[in-house]
Amino acid sequence: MRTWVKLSKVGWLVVLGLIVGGLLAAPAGATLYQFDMDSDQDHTGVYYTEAGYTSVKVTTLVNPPTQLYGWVTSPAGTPAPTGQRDRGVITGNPQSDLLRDFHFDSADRTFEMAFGAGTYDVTLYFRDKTSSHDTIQVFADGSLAASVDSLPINTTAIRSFSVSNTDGALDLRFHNNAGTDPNWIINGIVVDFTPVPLPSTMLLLGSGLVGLGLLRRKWSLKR
Ligand SMILES: [Ca+2]
Ligand SMILES: [Ca+2]
Ligand SMILES: [Ca+2]
Repeated sequence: MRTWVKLSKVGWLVVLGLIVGGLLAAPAGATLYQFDMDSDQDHTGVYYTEAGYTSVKVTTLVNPPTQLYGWVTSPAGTPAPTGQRDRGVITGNPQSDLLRDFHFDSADRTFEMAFGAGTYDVTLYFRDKTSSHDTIQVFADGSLAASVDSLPINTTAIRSFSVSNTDGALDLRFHNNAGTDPNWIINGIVVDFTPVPLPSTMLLLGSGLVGLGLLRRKWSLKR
């Protein structure tokens, strides 16, 4: 009878472990990040940041673990990107503050988001009120993820894609692939990030195995 009671305690421990492990292993909610590439082209210190968005300047540089998003300075010391423009209010457009300003360069530049390993659902916004662009390419962790072959004056292009990242940091490299205009541009980046629940899954498996081990040991002692 006493042995049965001891077994029962261990059994409850196993149940508790499975419940806690299960709760931790439940998929964590996605986190939405919204970045507005802002411009201080006229050097007045005034930025027009879209409501609900985080302002990104050309001087916003990624530096984990303290700064989890921003432009990558590569090669070392290179300001990235070198170009910024604010074209002014886009009348009647509900996202005027997002689309009026953008970063650009003719050389490749990389925007990094170090939110951890997981799924990055990315949406990119492209618009230039006063000039046309073409042949813009975006590489996500080295693979071509989006293209804007033609961007007529004052029109919006939106590109969405999903990336499964394992090294903890998603790199978006912006590239101009020839064409008539020599520059790529980017006005805004929206990311819905869902972390991989791997550690919690391992915890669940581990707690279950430990529980089974204890059960087996008690069973052996009983016999
Ligand atoms: Ca803006
Ligand atoms: Ca081009
Ligand atoms: Ca912008």
